[in-house]
Amino acid sequence: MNQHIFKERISRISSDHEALLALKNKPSFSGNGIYERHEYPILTRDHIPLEWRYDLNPETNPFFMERIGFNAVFNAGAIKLDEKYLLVARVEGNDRKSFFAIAESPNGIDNFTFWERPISIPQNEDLDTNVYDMRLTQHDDGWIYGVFCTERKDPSAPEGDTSTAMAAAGIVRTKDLVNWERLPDLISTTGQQRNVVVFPHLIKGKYAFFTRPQDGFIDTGKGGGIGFGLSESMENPEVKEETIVDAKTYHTIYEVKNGLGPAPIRTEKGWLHLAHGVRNTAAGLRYTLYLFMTDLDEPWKVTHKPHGHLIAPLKEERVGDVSNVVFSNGWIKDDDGKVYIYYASSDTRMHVATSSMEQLLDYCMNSPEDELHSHLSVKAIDHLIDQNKVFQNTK
Ligand code: M1P
Repeated sequence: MNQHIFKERISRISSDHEALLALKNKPSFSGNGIYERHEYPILTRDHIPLEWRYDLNPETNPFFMERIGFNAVFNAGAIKLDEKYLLVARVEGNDRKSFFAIAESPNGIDNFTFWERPISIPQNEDLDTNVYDMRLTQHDDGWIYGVFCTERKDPSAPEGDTSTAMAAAGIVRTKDLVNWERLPDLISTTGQQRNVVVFPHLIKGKYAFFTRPQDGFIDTGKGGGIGFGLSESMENPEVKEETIVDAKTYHTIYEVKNGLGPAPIRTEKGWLHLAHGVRNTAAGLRYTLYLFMTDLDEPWKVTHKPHGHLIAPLKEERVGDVSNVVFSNGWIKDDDGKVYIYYASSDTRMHVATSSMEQLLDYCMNSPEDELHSHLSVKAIDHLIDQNKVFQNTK
């Protein structure tokens, strides 16, 4: 009887898994003309290999039961190596622990398949309780750096408080995504750190980091804003001073906090950055993604920033473990200028939106800025209507 259950379940679960991994993705028509979402999520907990979840031995697992359960796959760093599109995903188990695992695709939009094993991140003396949201940077020094959030219990939390955590920037480096070297955590004087990203070039002979100083684990307090700072080395990473590049601002989509997404992309017109902004609503925090550009020689100076969000949670993206969230820490620019924006929805699953360098620069440089007042938003609309008068019969 049990053998029958085992056979039936393993056969059905294996064929569903194979079908999911083989599913072809397709772009959805884009009304905004800036990027195209794709119809299906590209990585979910159902993509996780069966070997990580089930005991495949009918003797010891007659019900073909999951022995290790997974909750979500989201917030993936991204890189293209040897013609493969690779995501370093945040995988969260049913035990709430996150870790990193690499999934590869031949084309960047579908057939993402996890490598045989998750990444074993080497530990420093102060052990990580939880790790997540790795940003990858291909640096001029020949290393690929991965900066992630390492979370530990706050030692100053009052007795009985078993949830207050401390966030810091953990750092690893690799040349092949197989062998990883752990470096010390980034030292900064501005409180806790999440959303830290290594800049790909040295500046004035120093390593440069985008940071996100914050007073608390969730609230940024007096901190907040995307910061920028320099460190003498990567072996002893320390940022003594942080300049705010993009501050959190009243009545914007980043009024509560913001944070840089992936490492910026160099373009002829400046550095292109993708970030997330957080605002408060009666339904809780709302996370959206926005773009901005900084100066080529002084990447801490913003040159262009279109108003509002680029990507906000839409339809089924709006619901998940932490609803009303889109988050991105990975994108890839191909040699032909095509850009793959990898984003997660509601801390649950991964998606891809595709665009091009030309479209993203056009959007950044030719969209109005947020003028911070309703009457000025109306003025921008009036301006466009006036400009369009001569073209009214061209539709
Ligand atoms: O739950 C939404 C996001 O919350 C955090 O982002 P931030 O540091 O900006 O608050 C992170 O935990 C992120 O992983 C998560 O997606």
